[in-house]
Amino acid sequence: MSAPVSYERQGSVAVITVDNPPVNALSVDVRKGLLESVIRGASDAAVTAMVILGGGRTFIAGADIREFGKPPAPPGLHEVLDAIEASPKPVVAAIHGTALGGGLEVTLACHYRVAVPSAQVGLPEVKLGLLPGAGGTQRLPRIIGAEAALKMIVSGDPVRADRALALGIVDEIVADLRAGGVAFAEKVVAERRPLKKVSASDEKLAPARSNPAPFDEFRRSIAHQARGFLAPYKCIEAVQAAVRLPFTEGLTRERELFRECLESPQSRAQIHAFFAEREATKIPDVPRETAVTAIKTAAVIGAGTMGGGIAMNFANAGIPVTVVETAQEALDRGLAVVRKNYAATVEKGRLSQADMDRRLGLITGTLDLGAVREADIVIEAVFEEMAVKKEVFARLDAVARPGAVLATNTSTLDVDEIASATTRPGAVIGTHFFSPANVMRLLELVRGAKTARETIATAAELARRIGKVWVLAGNCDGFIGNRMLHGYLREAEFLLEEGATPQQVDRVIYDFGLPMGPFAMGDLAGLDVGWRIRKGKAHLRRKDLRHSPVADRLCEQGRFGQKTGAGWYRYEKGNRTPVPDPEVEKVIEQSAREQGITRRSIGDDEILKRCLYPLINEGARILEEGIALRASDIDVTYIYGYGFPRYRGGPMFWADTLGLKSVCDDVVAFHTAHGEPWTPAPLLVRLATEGKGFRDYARP
Ligand code: 3H9
Repeated sequence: MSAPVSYERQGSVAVITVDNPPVNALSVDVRKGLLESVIRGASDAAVTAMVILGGGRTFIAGADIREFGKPPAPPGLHEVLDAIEASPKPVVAAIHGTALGGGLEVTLACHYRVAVPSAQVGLPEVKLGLLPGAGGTQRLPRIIGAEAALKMIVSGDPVRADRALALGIVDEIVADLRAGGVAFAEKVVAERRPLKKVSASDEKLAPARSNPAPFDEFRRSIAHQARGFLAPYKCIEAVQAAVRLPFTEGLTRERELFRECLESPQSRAQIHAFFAEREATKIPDVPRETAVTAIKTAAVIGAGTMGGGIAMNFANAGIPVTVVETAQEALDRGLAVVRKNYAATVEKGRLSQADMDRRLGLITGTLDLGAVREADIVIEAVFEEMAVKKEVFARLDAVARPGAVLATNTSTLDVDEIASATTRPGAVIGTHFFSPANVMRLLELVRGAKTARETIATAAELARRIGKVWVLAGNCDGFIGNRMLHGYLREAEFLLEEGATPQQVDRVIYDFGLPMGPFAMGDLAGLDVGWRIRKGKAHLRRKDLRHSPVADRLCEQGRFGQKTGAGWYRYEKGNRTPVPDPEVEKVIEQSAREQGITRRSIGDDEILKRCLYPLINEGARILEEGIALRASDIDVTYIYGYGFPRYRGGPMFWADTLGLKSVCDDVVAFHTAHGEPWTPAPLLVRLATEGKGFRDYARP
């Protein structure tokens, strides 16, 4: 392997190139190479200035995350940055691609920064449960002021080169990376510009020094979004240290806070989530080079809530989409909802009117199924009933062009049976969007027994284009996400009959970090949907197992949730706040009496375990059956599809942090107390007995 950092001279400028694919992360060899190169440039008599740039597609994407948790190998990044800033000759960073985290921190230690127009810079450490730990929280506020720095550091979002120029993060935009960087360095030398050491300039901190109040305001402003997270608050503390303390003391404080974050379970969980998301896209028998169908046009069957949301995904990505309905009224209603959704985004200032018009212009409604003839992908989003779906697929088979992908948005039905209605089951795949489909990031791709590799690769490429995080699931009732949810909801309802209240269960789940508990969630989604599914499957229900009739009885009273003003809670007109309802309590008590259940006071710890351990137990089955390829895929599904707190890493990672022995012991105890539904999954028992975690499991 060639050296990850090269040094060469172009005239009197030393060009130092970091070449450590894929993203030039600051591994120990890169740190060594950078340090040696800067020392060499400083002592090379023929050199008057240095330029640091990235080889390949990007500048430096940050510290090498894979090194975290291993014993630190010298030189540390601080040592490298000290050498850069202390260089007696100007050092210029020339940025392309992304300068992120430690990568941006390298540039902030340089005396000047230039960037090509497409470059982006940012400090995304917070997304990994960390804070910039190599001076970023001390230097950035000294360039752009504390308030702007807080926004960048706490959001972790990158800014584009033009914005970086406006903020003063970069000094000049250059057309050509290397030539522009070298020319800029020569100009600095020719004009005898000073060595701009960011650490030595304090003027930008003056406003925050005279008025520190905005820090508290900022804390309040992120309270909702950052609920439960540690790192955003540590980031604020670090920026506050930049304002309060001299540079070197601020740096020491930053280092302490960085260490606190790094050693927290939260950063381990968030780093797990980072890699899990990337791992999920690797399908062993569908290599990256698998042929894909180019998606130029799409069609969606059904203009309901899901169909409309799915169509918006295409339009947002610039893909023309035809929405097919059976009745004009339903089509008009569906398209009106789409228009309303876009208008609301425009109103919030997150979309321009011109963009809204452009996107709406890409969506065409029709009553003619023949219009799907041109589509490269058709996504069916009709009523969740097998007979209806099969009829649609038989008709699609007759009209869709050869090579088109035929996808179903079913959330529970058998993809193979749907595919059997066609003559081309290889082209059929499940694309399970989550509601609202235009907002939720997760897309569960469901592989049928005959789904072709090209179909999977095409659907995956589409997912990437429309900005979804995707996971591949095998075909079974509920796939990964909804199959696991079944036990969660079952236990939540049983807990009510045993003595808990909807508000207690919801509070426990909310405090754990999910956006909402099961009952508030049910009221939001609408209780009639589950009621309909339960009625459809009533003949399959085992009479020998406990069943809670409470949800059905609420529906029988017309309580469908928020939309009818009452469900598990009641709602004041125009207000979405759930209000506990004695009427619901009566239904629960009645049901408990009928089943001979003596209600008792139930502790929060039991509620948490009874609700969340079914996810783990069922997750273990899903893993062993190969419905999910890896435990981390289940974590991705739950983080992006169900709001499982990212700082806990997903249900399977969380189980590993608890220790599978302890989880398994509780599952066994619940099995003894509550019977068959709690039968411990064989894989859970095996791993627990062997002292292993889900992370150690690889399917044979
Ligand atoms: C930090 O800097 C701390 C400092 O403040 C303090 C230190 C003292 N390390 O995403 P992709 C891998 S914390 C190791 O698919 P893209 C990634 O896993 C860091 N590996 O590509 C994948 O591997 P594989 C702050 C990394 O083009 C491959 O590279 N920086 C790292 O869609 C390609 O990645 C960040 O948080 C890394 N830092 O996106 C930036 N980054 O092929 C994190 C990536 O085996 N990275 N990999 O699956 C990103 O946001 C995106 O990767 C990036 C490229 C935008 C750079």
